[in-house]
Amino acid sequence: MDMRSVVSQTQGFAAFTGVTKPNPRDKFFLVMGMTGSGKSTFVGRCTGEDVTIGHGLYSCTTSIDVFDFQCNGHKVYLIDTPGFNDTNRSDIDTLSVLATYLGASYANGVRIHGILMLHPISDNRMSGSTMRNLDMMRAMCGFTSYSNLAIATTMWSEKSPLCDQRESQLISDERFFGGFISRGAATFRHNEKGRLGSLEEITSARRIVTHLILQSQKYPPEVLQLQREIVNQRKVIGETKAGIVLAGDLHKARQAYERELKKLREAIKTEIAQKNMEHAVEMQELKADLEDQMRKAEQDKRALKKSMRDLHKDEERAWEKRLKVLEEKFLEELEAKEEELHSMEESLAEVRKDAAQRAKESQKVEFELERYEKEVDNVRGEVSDARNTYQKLKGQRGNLFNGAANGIASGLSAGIISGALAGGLLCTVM
Ligand SMILES: Nc1nc2c(ncn2[C@@H]2O[C@H](COP(=O)(O)OP(=O)(O)O)[C@@H](O)[C@H]2O)c(=O)[nH]1
Ligand SMILES: [Mg+2]
Repeated sequence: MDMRSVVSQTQGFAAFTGVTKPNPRDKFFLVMGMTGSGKSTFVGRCTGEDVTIGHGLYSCTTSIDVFDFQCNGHKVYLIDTPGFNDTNRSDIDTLSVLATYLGASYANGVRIHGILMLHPISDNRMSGSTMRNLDMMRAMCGFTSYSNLAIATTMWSEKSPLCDQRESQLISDERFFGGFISRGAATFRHNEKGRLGSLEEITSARRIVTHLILQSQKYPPEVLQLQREIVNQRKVIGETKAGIVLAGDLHKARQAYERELKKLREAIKTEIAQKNMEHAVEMQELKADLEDQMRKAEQDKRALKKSMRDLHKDEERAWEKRLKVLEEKFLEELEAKEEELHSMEESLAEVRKDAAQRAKESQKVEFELERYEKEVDNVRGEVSDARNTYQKLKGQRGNLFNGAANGIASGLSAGIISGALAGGLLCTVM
C-alpha cells in the first residue's frame, strides 16, 4: 500500500465518521452483502485501487473500509462492510462493529445516501447465509421506501443454466429481493458478460453507482433504524431490531448446545461404566468442542448487552493500536521515499557536472539531463505532497491518526449536542 492510499483511506474514514465535515454534494453509500459476494472487488473497480489484494487499512480487524472516488461531479464514498456469514467472527461482533461506526457517523451528522447490496448469483445455498444477510439488512434499515437501494447480482461469469431461474426466484420472492423491489429497490446484473478486470466491469460498476446518485437526488436519505436505536433510543445491541434477530438465534443455539452436552455427559458415563475407554475419549473431545462453542455463545450473549458507549470504548482501544501501526507504516514509506529522493538528487548533481562539460557539443545529453531533472522533480513533489498532507492532517486534530480515533468519541457527544439544537432532540450518548 502506498502513502497516497494510506492518507486517502484515513481521510475517507474521517469523513464517514464525521470527524471532518463532508461537502453537501458528497455521497455516502454502504456496500453490503455476504462475505465473498464481491464487495471489495466492486469497490476496487470504482476507485481503481486493488482493495482486495492489499486489503483495506482497517479490514483485518474492523472490516469497515471507506474508499472515495469522483463520479458525475460528486465525491462518492463507498463503505465496504463485513457480511453476516464470516467464519472468523460472530454475527454479533459484526453487528457491533456496524453499530459503532454507523452510530458515530449518524451522531456526527453524516447521512447514508444509498445502499448497494451484492449477491453472488452462483450461490446455490439460497436459504442460510442469504436469508440471514437479507434479514439483517431489513432489520438494520427498517425503511419505508427502498428507493435508495440497489441490488446487484455478481459472479455471472460462473453462470450456469440455473442462474436465470435463481434470479427470477430471488426477484419474485418477497422473502428475498421481492420485498425490497416492491418498495422501490432496483436490481442489476453486475458485469454480466465481462470478466474480472474488463472494461465492462468498470462500466457496470459506474452505472450502478450513477443510479444510486440519481436516486439520492430524488429521495432524501433515511436514517437507518439501527442508527436511531443505538443513538437516539440508547438501546443496547441486543435490543435493536437486528440484535433481536441475532439474539433469537443465539438463544436457540445455546439451548441446542445444552441439550447436546447433557446427552454427551450421560453417554460418556455409560461408556466409562462399560469400560469402552476409546469411545469415551472420543466423546470427551466432542464435549470439549461443544463447550468451546458454548463459551463463544456466552461471550456473544454478553456482547448483546453492550451499549454505544461500551462499543465505543472497545473500538477506541482497537483503533489506537491500529492507528499507531498505520502511522509507523506511513512514516516508513515517507522515509524510504525521502531517501530515494536524496540519492536521486546526488546523482543529478553528478550528472549535471558531467553534462556541463559536454553539453555544448551534444543536444542529446541536454535532453537526457532535462528528463532526469523532471523525474527528480516528480519525486520531490511526491515527497513534499506527502509531507504536507501529513502535516495538514496532523494539525487538524493535533495528531492525524489519533485524531481520527478521538474524533469519533468526542465528535459523538458534540454531534448529539448540535443535533439537539437543530432538531430538539434531547439525548446524550456519552
Ligand atoms: N467470477 C467472478 N468473481 C468475482 C466477482 N467479483 C468478485 N469475484 C471474486 O470473488 C472473490 C471474493 O470477492 P471479494 O471482493 O473479496 O468479496 P467480499 O468478501 O464481498 O469483499 C474474489 O476472489 C474475487 O476475485 C465477479 O463478478 N465474478
Ligand atoms: Mg471484502
